[in-house]
Amino acid sequence: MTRKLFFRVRLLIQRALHTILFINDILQARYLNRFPSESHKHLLSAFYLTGGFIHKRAAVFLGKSDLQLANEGLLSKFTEQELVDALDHLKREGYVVLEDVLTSEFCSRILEVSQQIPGQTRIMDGGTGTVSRLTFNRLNPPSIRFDYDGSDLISNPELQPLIFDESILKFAQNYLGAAPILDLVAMWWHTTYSSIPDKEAAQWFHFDMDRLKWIKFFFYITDVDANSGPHTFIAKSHKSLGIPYNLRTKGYQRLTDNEVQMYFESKDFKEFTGNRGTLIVEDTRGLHKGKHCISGDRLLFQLEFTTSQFGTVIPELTISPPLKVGSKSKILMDRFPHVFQAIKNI
Ligand SMILES: O=C(O)CCC(=O)C(=O)O
Ligand SMILES: [Fe+2]
Repeated sequence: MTRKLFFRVRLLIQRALHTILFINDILQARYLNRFPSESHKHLLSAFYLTGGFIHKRAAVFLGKSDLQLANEGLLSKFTEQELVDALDHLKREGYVVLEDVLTSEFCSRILEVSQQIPGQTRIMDGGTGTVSRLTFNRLNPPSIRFDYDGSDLISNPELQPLIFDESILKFAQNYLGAAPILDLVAMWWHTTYSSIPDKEAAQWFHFDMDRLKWIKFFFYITDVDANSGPHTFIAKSHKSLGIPYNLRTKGYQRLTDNEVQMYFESKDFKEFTGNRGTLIVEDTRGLHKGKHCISGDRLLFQLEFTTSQFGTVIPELTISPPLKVGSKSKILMDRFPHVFQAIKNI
């Protein structure tokens, strides 16, 4: 046996063992309410080996049964049939694009907020740059990616209507097949600070794999054209075995465009240009990236929902000052404590 073959076989055996431990972790989570710290490692190994069949079933197995949710809020402008079609598209292709979900006025306000509240620069590939907290200057961007803190976002009254929206919860639940849990609130800029796509800024193809199943809502807050960093996705790659073994087995890392082009047809490369207010709902278990900006910039707001605490720890977010008693957001939060279990309203 050659050395290379030996390492391949050893890796396969290790992943098979981790897959067994993964199933054991799922059973512990369900029957003992215990979430072993190694379970994320096992979840990853099992994905590399099996391509995701267990994950999506386990997400429902560990999830809470459906909540009584109404189509009230941002998505109520769509008919029931339009939302059924959108959900079908999402399930089949891994993404769906909904236009004009946010008004221009709303986007303008968020754009202002993004230049008033502090955010953070991000270290780039090769360790260049620093992490510093400052307010964003659009004319002189300080980094290729500029992130806002989840607690700052959820504490902002302008953004709260977007975060506490029943129709979004309902759509997330319909996709996930179990009650949603809000596990990420994010907003960031992509800029022309560097002309080279950056891995740390998610500008190379990758799949996300922090938990069993999740769904992301990407809201464009600025107009996005082919040069200003469109979000990009490989259609159908979210399916079980949707990412071929040779790419999966490279692990939790970034892939070059060439590597990805070897396995997928060009018609499945979807680059989402769109006006501000556009919503892309996407299962980022499929391959995706934010194409780097060639000119202009992009501000994006994101929500993610999952079905259980299994996987990496859900970062706790704090709303401060607390939501006003009687406000729409507070009422929704009180009605659905399960959804907002990682949010503290102090
Ligand atoms: O910025 C983008 O469009 C990609 C972001 C990304 O990879 C993610 O949100 O998982
Ligand atoms: Fe990602």
